Amino acid sequence: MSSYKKFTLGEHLTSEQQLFFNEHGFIHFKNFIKPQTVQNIIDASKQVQQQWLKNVVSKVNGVPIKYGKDLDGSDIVQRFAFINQHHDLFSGLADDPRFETLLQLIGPGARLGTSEKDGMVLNHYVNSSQSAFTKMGWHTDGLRDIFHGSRLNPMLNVGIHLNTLQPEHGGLRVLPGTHRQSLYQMLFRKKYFLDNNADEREVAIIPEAGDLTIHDGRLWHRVAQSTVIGEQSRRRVIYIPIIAGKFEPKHASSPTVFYQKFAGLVK
Ligand SMILES: O=C(O)CCC(=O)C(=O)O
Ligand SMILES: [Fe+2]
Repeated sequence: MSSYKKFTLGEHLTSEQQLFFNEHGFIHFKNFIKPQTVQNIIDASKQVQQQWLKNVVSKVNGVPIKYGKDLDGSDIVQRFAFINQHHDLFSGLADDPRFETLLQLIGPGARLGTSEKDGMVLNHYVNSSQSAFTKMGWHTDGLRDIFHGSRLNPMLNVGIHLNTLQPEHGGLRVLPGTHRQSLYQMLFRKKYFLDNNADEREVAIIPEAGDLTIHDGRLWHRVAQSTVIGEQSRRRVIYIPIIAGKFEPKHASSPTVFYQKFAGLVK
């Protein structure tokens, strides 16, 4: 599987979409939001960034905020957590009724994780020597639940892509079907976050700005570094989890959990 079928999200998930997701552990929908909305989102993230730089915000609800430098040397936020709690545009985005349709992918009790895990996250990658965020090694998102000491609850990660990419710009790479693996494989298939090597079976997710993707919390994936540097390598993507199982909201005094120390390994 080197290329894959892309879908359009309608009022209901089709059986073809459901089957694709069940088999491969990911799915890609074209044109979820319009170019103007993408621009508004980027502008809003800059407003939140300005606030957080001014107030030296190091954590939100216990989740560390990742800072780095832009191409011009200015300070930027490279990973926002719970951004939906810091700007109306992001809380409004989470209220989009089309997310209800996506909840069907995990079934009863499913909800958008606006106050759980890391809430709505915005990642901002740019490739330069000064950047603190250019790639992310192989991992599954569900490992966090194991670190939490809780059962592996069903979890999906919904991505809203804000840049139009080509393969040379790096980005999301997934190992299709690995969501249907043993716990052993989920723990040990690759060295969590340390292994950045391409896999011969990986599939490159190549979005246009405004596309939406979903991947299963058990699916192995990584973020490949851009092979070009500078403006062309800029990549912003929003993630918001779909969660089932016990409701575990975070708040201002939530502790920083052990796995979040891994964040320091990522550059
Ligand atoms: O930036 C991406 O596309 C993926 C990021 C990711 O895998 C994560 O934050 O867990
Ligand atoms: Fe991930």
